[in-house]
Amino acid sequence: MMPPMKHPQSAILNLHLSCLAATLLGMAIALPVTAEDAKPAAALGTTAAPGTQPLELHLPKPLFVGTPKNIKSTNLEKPLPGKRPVYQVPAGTVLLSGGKKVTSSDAAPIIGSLEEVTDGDKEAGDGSIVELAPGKQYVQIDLGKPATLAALVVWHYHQDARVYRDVVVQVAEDPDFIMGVTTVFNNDDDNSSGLGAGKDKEYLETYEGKLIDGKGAKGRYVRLYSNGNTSNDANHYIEVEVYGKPLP
Ligand SMILES: [Ca+2]
Ligand SMILES: [Ca+2]
Repeated sequence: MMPPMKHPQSAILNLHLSCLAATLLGMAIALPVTAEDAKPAAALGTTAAPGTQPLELHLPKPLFVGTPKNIKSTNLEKPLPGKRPVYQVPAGTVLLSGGKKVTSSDAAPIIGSLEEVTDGDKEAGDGSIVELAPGKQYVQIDLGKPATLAALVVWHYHQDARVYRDVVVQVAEDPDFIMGVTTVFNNDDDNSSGLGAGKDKEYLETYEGKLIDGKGAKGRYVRLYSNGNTSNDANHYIEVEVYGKPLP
């Protein structure tokens, strides 16, 4: 695995994308293959292994206005130099979250309404954004019945390049997140949100959304936390997609 990036030079993001291409390619090749990665039918990633299918995503129009500001992060992943590679998920994977009920720690959003989180509109414009109160907040999706999760795609915001803080994604059997809680993503490396210190990286928001491995987690409820962003203290959601297979 790569060592965590703690150098001050890496704290400020410079979008020299072309220079990153070779580096990223090298890192991809150097990554060790673990036993988890090697499981054929359940393997996720970019290899079209038997028992997998490509995750078909409908992406919104790119809309970056102006140049990205310097973004301070000691835990930022390097952006991909081009489009995200096609992601393979277990065969039979479907979108589970479309139109499903959304609740939140902020029941009355400042802008927009909670149903917009699963309404399929992922465009960047102001009319497509839900703004929650500042501080640690979550949205929660009720998938309607238990499922095995293959992937999630999360669009917080993509009018400009920014990073949302303390992104934590959990799956649970019950709406209060007491039973069978699985954390599938956590980039709160200093545990400032109190959900445990996470090992995932912070990332730049783009029109492609953040693709998160569902890791085969089982549950009916999906909860996504954040705690402000690098431009302001607010929390935003444009769309969340949860992909997987309903449990029989
Ligand atoms: Ca939406
Ligand atoms: Ca934190």
